[in-house]
Amino acid sequence: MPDTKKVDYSLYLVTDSTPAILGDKDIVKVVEAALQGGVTIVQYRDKTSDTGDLISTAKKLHSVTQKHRVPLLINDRIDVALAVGCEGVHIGQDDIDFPTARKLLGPDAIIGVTASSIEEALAACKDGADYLGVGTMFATATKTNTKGIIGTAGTKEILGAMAANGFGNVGTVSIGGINASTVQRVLYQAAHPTKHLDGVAIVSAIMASPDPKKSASELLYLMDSPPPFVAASIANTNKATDAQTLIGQVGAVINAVREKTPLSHNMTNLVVQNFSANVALAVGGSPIMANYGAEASDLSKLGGSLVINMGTVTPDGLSNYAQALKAYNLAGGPVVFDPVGAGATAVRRNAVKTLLAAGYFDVIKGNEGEIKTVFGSVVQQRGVDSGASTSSDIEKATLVRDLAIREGNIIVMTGATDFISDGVRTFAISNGHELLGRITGSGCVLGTTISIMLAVSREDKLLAALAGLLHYEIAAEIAAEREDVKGPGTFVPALIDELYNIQKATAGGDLKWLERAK
Ligand code: 3NM
Ligand code: MG
Repeated sequence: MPDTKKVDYSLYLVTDSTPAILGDKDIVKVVEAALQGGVTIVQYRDKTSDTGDLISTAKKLHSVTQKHRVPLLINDRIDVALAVGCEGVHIGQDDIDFPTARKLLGPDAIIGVTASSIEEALAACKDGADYLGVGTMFATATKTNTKGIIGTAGTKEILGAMAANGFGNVGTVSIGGINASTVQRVLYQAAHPTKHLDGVAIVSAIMASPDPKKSASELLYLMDSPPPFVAASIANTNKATDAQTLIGQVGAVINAVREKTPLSHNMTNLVVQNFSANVALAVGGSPIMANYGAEASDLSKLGGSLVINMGTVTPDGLSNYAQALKAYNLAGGPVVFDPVGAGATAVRRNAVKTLLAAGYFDVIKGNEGEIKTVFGSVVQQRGVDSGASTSSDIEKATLVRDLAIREGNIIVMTGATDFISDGVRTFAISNGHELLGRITGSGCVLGTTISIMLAVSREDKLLAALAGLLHYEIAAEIAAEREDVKGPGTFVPALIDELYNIQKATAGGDLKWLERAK
């Protein structure tokens, strides 16, 4: 691409003339307001108007985009672009072929191509596309006949493949369902270590807005700031990297819990409600068991954290989880996802997909079968148990690291040895006791424990997960060794006692229990 084509793709407006989106507003006025709000490039997309009308509207749009020194592209219609003399076109996979478009428009025109897969992306790059519209990010009512919903994970794979094949300089914008509530997460989670998105393409969040200027400037503002759910962690550039130093910081996390008594909002399954609430109290948190999503907006503002545990998922439950997840993401409150039995049924596999698309999870915690399912492998879990492991420790460590990189979060995979990773730091922990496998909800209440640590340790979420794991699993060891513990039945109350004892001992400056960390 010639160096003269310096295009700012950051906030890419795609127009829509349908009544459902444009309403009875004047398209030229809406685009002009959006330009005043800071839109950096405009695509005129109109699938139904007659050619004469297309050209006359495009001419009006071109005069406003020129005034703002912003390029105007036409969707699909080379003839309209030529008639208007605007800066380029955007072509879909079913539109005119790229070489012909280039021949007709010449080397200086900006030509973008829609890509939904690595193959489509690399082919368009080889053809010489100036940028790619990568999508569909999220399901959207604006365009229902899309080729596939690829989400942040699929987008990241495409970006990585472009960089790996020498196309790191080709522009990329993500499209589909991007608005003020999703834009920060899209930019953060879709970014590949070797290539970021250059911008986002937006239809309804601007075209359907009652105030397109304000909506555009809000989007730009959000794009320039880190999402609230990672701001503290990104700002902390001094995280400990070795296990000993991290273990040395665990006591401070547990003490912070004692000082702040953070709220742990649990949306959990029918089996563990009572056990989770007791464990939350024992480790120093303040539990609330609230499964109604409409309550989350208020609860998210109280400085606590949320656990979404889909152990007894229902259609109703799923929409409540999604509502609560969005509320906590907006408020910046941490969220732990426990994908219980993720690989047991098709319903649960789909629930995982729905929730990953709905928002950001600071921590995903599960057993091997669950974490593999979240990663996308087809695992048939027998109920909620993980089943026999087929992976080596190296494979497990690689899995949690890769999933942490993909989601931009913390992954905790429990088992005889637990693996935790933030994508950069990966540790194996072998505390715990066999009796944890003989009682119900032992994994679920670990999620609750981690949520409480997270509420006080946003600057280092991996440390929070480690603190939760060690507090919980060492308490289990101490409980199991007690003489009054004869089996699973007596183990449960002893575990709650020892969780409480560790919390009290730590507050008293006694960190002897931490010497068991391994
Ligand atoms: N193309 P909204 S999705 C025009 O995936 C278009 O190629 C898509 O609209 C693709 O911002 C889409 O309102 C519509 O969700 C995006
Ligand atoms: Mg098209």
